Amino acid sequence: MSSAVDAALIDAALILDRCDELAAVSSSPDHLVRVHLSPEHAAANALVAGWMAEAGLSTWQDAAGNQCGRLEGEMPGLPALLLGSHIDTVPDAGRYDGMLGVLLAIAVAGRVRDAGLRLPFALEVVAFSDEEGTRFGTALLGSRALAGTWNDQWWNLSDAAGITLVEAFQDFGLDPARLPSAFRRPESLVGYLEAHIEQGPFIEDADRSLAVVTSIAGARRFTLALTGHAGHAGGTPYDRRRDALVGASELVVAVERLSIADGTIGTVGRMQAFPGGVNVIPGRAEFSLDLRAEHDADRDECLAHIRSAAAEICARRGLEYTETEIYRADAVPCDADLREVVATGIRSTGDAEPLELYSRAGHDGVAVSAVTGFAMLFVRCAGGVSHHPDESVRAADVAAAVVAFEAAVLAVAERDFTQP
Ligand code: HGY
Ligand code: MN
Ligand code: MN
Repeated sequence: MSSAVDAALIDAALILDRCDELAAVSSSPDHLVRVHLSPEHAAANALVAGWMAEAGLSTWQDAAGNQCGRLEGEMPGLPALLLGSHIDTVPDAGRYDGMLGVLLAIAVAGRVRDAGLRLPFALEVVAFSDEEGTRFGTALLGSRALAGTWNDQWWNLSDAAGITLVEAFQDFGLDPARLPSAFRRPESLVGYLEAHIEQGPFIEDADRSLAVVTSIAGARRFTLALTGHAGHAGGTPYDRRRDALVGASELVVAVERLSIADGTIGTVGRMQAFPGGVNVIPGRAEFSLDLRAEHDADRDECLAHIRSAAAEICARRGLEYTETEIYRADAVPCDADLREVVATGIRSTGDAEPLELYSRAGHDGVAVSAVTGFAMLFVRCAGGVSHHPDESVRAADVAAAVVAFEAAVLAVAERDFTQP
């Protein structure tokens, strides 16, 4: 381990302690879940704001509920290099997905302040909320507000309790009418760098600590529904059944088969049968589809194959198929210059040939890319496990990430900012 990484073990220990502290901020006593505009979101913002202030940043919560912090550069009011990630979670989450990146960003800002460095840009840290989309179904609400790509149709989205997004904003103390003020003009930004756990096994398989991301996969999410006819579980002969759940189950298996065949990534995460009686043949079955690929054309070709399979199953079983798209984020490449500064950062840890890979997971950079270039630093996570409480990282890898992330920021400062 390089001496710089060794020395950063102290920062890594603090970052891991803070991940543990944030993991206790949950709406459930027995697992981690923290959703957009919840009391837990407010509590996490307050914790993060305190840590940002300790690092010397001035702090504010923007009009979308993102927690922000800023360290001025060599003179006040300069465009900002944005560092950050998200602090919302999936249900029964791990404690590093998102949170590690926010805390790494705060640690690097604190090291820049402690070193008395005066950069040719401001350094801002943003803790986005709602990268996951757990509460309202669509994702990236915080980063899309910052990027100015907000869709007013989202205001009518509602959560499982029927609370609309606009009501949740007001309950959280935000004014929906002020949402546009969260937008960051492109000329106010130098770029966006995000550190994040890989959420896959490839860095570990390569026996590395870190990797530089080339692009983020394009993802589309749907609610699919098959409709047949409910009936008596005992009295209805098989040849007269239009069992929506059996049809949906065939389609779920087809999603996996076709995704593997097409080299894409299809997942069904949620499924429900209606009316839901144990002695009633399901007349309707609804399930989610999360479909993603490195290239959008591959993803969309697989979607066409899934739709064909649905048509065949429905014809054979006398069912009807409907689909509602609830989220779409096309694949985005990382900015070439910022990718290079991340690679420079990784090399500064002693890894001479940084591993490159595309992100199978979605990230806020997908949204932020609408206003500025972005790049990502990936950190090894044990077994590639994520979106699970067993998510874990090594302190040595977090220390390496501190050194690499700081070196990446300094490499941005080396660039010639006099160019228009
Ligand atoms: O779903 C994703 O890929 C990300 O973890 N939100
Ligand atoms: Mn996630
Ligand atoms: Mn994440």
